[in-house]
Amino acid sequence: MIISIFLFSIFTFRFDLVKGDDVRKFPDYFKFGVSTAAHQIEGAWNVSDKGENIWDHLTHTKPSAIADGSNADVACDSYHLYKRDADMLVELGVDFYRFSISWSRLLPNGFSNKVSQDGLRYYNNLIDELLSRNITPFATLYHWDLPQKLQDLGGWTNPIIVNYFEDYARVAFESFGNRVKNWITINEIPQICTNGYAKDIYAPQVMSSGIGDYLCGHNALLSHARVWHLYNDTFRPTQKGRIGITLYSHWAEPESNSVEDKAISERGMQFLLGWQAHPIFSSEGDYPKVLKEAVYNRSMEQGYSHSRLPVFTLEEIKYLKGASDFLGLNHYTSVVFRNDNKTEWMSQFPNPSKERDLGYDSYFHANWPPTISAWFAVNPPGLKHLLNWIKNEYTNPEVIITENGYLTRGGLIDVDRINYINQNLQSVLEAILDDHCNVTAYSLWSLMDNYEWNDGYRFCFGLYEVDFKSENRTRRPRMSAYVYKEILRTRMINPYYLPSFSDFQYETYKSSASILQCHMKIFSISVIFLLMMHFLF
Ligand code: PNW
Repeated sequence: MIISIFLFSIFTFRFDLVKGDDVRKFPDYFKFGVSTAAHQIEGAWNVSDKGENIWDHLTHTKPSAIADGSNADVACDSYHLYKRDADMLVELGVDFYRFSISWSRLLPNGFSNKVSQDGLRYYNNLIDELLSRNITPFATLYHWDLPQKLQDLGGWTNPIIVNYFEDYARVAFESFGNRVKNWITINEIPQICTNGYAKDIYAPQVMSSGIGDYLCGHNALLSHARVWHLYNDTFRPTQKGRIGITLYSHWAEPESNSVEDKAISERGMQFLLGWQAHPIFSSEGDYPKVLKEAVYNRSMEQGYSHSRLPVFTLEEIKYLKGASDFLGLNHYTSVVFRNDNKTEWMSQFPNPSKERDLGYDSYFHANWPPTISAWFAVNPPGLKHLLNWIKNEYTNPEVIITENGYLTRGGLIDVDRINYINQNLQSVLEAILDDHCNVTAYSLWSLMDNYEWNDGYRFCFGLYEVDFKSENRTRRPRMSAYVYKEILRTRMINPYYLPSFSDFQYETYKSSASILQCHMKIFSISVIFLLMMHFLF
């Protein structure tokens, strides 16, 4: 028995946590945060003079676009409950809070001739509340909630958006820049442009596949650059903050180690991330060559008179290059691309489309645990590969992971989320300590359950559960909240950490049955292991 206990402890001891005498810790400069977005949490959709945005419009005119027919009219009601949100940030011990500003709350018509006093008051209160709790505000200007009045003019497909986005950003810098020193211009070009302007998934559901998505991306990149230059030239000298863009990328895992499969993965990465990152972060600027060639060639085959991918002028190429203080990265999952022209996969995508331009089928590796969502399977090493790809492709820019997280159907015992966080942070730690990737911060999605866009309230991403049926939108910490808190406190990952009984106030939880199940599982696995060892030796 003693031998088996000894062996058990040897087997379970994590050598990878310790290297030499040093515990594998996040460096001192590394910051931790949590993320949310205005439309997903604020509610108060028409309070005071707030203007309608494209998600208000879509959910009110076409509820069938949302899995559960819901909207974000109240959501987490953070408009009223932001002090409770600040309490939670303190409970977790985060360094910063990534939230977004609602364009149509600040500028009800989308234009800067009218600034909402109520919008100003709300964000001033939120920012002051955060600062009074010693939490750094990290503000995103655009997280998908375009004022409907601008969509009426074509939204992100109209090049005039660059001017209006600059006007909005100027008001935000003038109003909040004395206290907000960390800014993100735009969150996730692929989701805005592909889901919103190529498909009927996200608002505004403009189905202009293979044209509208590229045009949207083009104008979004130019808008970002305009606002970066505005901040850099006009506000940075006095406000002394920093500003970047948040991009989304899967990791494109090669199907095998063959040269051919690696080339497929590389081309896939250029279509996924290169499309958004190359114009800003590469030394030569502009879109990746493979993307330009592929879209041009297909466009010609399809009888267009020029490429469906818009062309940057030489002046624009220069203007975009280097126009970001850091690369904000959102990442959730990996994907495998496969050069499979024979199957029917292409028929599921319209012609033209970005998928057909890429020309690869995609799938999730059989070893990656699936999640409850069709777009998401779990492959934590993918994050490390992605960080290394960025390091090598763009000469190691500063990367801030602005989103990463896991979804469940609810419940307070979220062991799968805990594993996801531990394993993804392990991947980040290895990228920093072993590969010298310049990652300086990590922000978990999300502080609490919120309005998950076209999935409504059926998927939960929160460290805190939100009771959307209760009047006061009661928030309660999940088990993962305690685990994240412990990681932040110790600055290391202990995959065996479970919150103590007193931390995790079991008696207050309805789901005590599942806690018991969880403990029983751990207990029974240990007993079986010990017995096996006992009989073997
Ligand atoms: C991000 N995908 O969206 C957004 O920034 C958040 O607002 C959102 O709540 C969160 O991730 C979780 O969904 C994504 O299909 C949506 O790969 C879809 C994908 C990636 C990110």
